[in-house]
Amino acid sequence: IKCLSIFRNSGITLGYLFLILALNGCANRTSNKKVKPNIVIIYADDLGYGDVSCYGATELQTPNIDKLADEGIRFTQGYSTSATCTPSRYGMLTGQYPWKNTRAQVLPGDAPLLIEPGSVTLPSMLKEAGYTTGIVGKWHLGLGKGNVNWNEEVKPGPREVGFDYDFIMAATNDRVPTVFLESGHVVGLDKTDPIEVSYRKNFEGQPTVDENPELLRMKSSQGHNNSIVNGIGRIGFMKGGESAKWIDENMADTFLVRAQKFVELNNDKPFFLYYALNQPHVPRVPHPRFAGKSGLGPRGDVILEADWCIGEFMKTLEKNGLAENTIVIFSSDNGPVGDDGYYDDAEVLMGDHKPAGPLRSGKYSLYDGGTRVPFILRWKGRVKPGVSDAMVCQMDFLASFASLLGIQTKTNDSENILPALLGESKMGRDDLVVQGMKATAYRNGDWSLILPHNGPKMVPWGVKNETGFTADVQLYNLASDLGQKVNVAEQEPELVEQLSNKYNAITQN
Ligand code: NG6
Ligand code: CA
Repeated sequence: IKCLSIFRNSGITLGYLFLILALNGCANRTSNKKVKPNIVIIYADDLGYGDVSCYGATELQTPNIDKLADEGIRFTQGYSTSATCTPSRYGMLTGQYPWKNTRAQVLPGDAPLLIEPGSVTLPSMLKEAGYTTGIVGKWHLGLGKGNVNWNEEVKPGPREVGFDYDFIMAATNDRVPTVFLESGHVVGLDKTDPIEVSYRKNFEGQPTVDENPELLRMKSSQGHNNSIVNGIGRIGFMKGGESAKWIDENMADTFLVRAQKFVELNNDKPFFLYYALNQPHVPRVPHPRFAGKSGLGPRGDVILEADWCIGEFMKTLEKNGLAENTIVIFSSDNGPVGDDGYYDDAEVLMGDHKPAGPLRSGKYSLYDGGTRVPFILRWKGRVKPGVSDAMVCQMDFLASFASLLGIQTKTNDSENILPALLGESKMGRDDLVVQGMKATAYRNGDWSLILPHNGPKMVPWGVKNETGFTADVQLYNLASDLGQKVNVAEQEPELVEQLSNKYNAITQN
């Protein structure tokens, strides 16, 4: 009343005041919309630095990923935290170095939830900022508290760590249970045919790779010798749930449709979608539309399939009028691998294609091929397209997007590198500890330091990737030696010491 009387004194009528308030409200809403762009992370599984044409692939074309790069920023030094799946996803969602949590290893399909319920995560931070949050695709961060009963609601899971909506595969496409879960419930489960899962022993009478090789359409080369589902040997044993089992050929379409639906249902409010593709992880089973299309075998085919999915997903964003107000990030959880457990001729049929591009090694490795991955950010109308050499890591999304949204959040390892992510600065991270198979290595400026490790030179179970383990210190200058071919540790003892001290200060803290 006092306020109104001030206006009366100044000659402003009540009607005029309401008009001002209304306009103000509109302005606020528009500016709200502006500062709260939707955020989508499209995350491939085992896609290498050289697997897409905008990063130099010539033997296969990925026009939809290339379009993202044309319209956004393509990072030449974009990293996952780790050279395997679970740790990288853990790092991206929690903003913490995964090697600080000894449980953050490639998890079996019956592992308990790895992320602490209620902790600060990328989705929980965004949820607090008013976002509707969803995950569609590969989870691989554990579910439940141990001894999960797959026939009831499975929790804690994505909803306990910040996601409003979840449509997921529990672990990987080569691990049981080979079913999807939506909001904690196995999709399409017939209660009279309950699911049982074990990573220790088979269920009586259930076919396994060792006992029933005649049922296989894809032979296992390493492990993958437990239950057979759809003619493919899996890791782990499973019984029941026949009506709920996925069809490998349809997995990509299934995830795409759910991701599109999530966008359509939430097109009028800020949303965060983590769209975690299944490709090109093994078993590589493209939909028949893509089978044989790349000329590079199933690994190439599923990369084409992934690229197509991205194109269709982007059409949905456009149709919903969200092309401009959405940050779309495309990246991968770790580097590439040829034979990762099945005879799918990935290595033979690859021809001249180089999945890691110019980088050394791939999945599981301490060399850059393990963790340096395609990394593109597109924010049409806001971010100027280009190429950036800034060192950026997926772990930094948490602190960077918190900063974008003005949210105060306590993060340990996640760094606010928002200006670099938006292409406004050339300065990303100064340094980064990357993780291979358990062990870690150090990136600082142009340098890559790998301290001596006792361990096999090659991934021991038959994967043809180098681990990065050697008895001597390794130091590489990535500016002049991107392929990490010339070890200059002996010529640069002072630098080795300096960098070792910095590395130890981070890892031994
Ligand atoms: C390995 C599997 C491999 C893959 C990997 C996890 C064997 C012999 N190999 O143990 O096939 O599943 O785990 O990949 O079992 S990741 O991308 O999810 O980290
Ligand atoms: Ca992976």
